[in-house]
Amino acid sequence: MVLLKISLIGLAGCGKTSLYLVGFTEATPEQTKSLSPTILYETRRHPFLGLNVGIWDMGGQEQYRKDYMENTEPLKGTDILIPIVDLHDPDNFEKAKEYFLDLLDIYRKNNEKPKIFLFLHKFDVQNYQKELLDTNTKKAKEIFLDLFKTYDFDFTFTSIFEQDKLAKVFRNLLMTSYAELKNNVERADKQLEEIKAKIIISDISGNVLSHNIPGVTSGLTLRSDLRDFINASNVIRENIFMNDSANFRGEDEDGKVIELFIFKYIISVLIMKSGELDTESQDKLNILLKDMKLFADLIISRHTD
Ligand SMILES: Nc1nc2c(ncn2[C@@H]2O[C@H](COP(=O)(O)OP(=O)(O)O)[C@@H](O)[C@H]2O)c(=O)[nH]1
Ligand SMILES: [Mg+2]
Repeated sequence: MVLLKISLIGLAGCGKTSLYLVGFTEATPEQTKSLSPTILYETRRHPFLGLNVGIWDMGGQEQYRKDYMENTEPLKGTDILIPIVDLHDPDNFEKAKEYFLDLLDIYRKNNEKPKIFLFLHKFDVQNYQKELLDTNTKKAKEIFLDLFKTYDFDFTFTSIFEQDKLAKVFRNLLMTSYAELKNNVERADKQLEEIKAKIIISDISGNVLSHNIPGVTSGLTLRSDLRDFINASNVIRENIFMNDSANFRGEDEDGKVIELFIFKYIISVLIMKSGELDTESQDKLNILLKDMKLFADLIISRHTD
């Protein structure tokens, strides 16, 4: 399986573990309040579209930061480096900058050039004043935006209280290994707005790629009953149909319908509707399904290359 290593770096308390938990798992923002600081580093595995994503959460306390400088092994092989700046902690901007510069130095010495995606994090006013946030944001941009000039660099504002946006940020980051496919997913985002049915596109592990139903996901993770349904259907596909692709349908007596399409054992499209769709929506849905089938084919061919 193709590996993708993402490293989250930043001072203690900047929000690394929270970002992982809220972005990738079912944790709510509230559940992050009682986290204790990460010791040294923690690694997590997360399957996504057939990639084996490794997320490295680098503990940011002073003593561990010194350790990385001496033993650079945990930093090696990073595909995407995510420096995180805590916008609620302006007193430590300079310290964060020094830390990032030290790390860039290590990457230079190791002859590595990861993609860099800066998170200007805690971009929210949870127990924080709007005016302060504005001032800090301006200051952070001045300090951090030209630090990574010589790298493949981009940045965004993040907050664990904007879970849908965060999921999309991570989805787009993970899609960078499929750069040529990113457009397909963004096109799907648009198509979904125009179809009068509830639709969720996810991978077979339940990572949501796109959807048009508020509240159905928590970060990248699909609601568990629907995830179970996809899992079970996928097992049936494999054991009974013994085919790469299959579709499933359920209906109640009021005419509510659920349809599930599995394409190439990797992509699933779940459709929820009451009765038949109007012609226009149905036409658009057919196009979307064709697109997703193609998308699944492309991913599989990438993995077998
Ligand atoms: N307001 C706000 N607080 C956050 C955000 N992300 C994390 N936190 C809080 O920041 C604290 C430290 O987070 P943690 O993930 O443990 O930081 P780490 O040491 O970098 O792993 C926790 O109390 C979180 O609830 C955010 O986006 N906004
Ligand atoms: Mg932590």
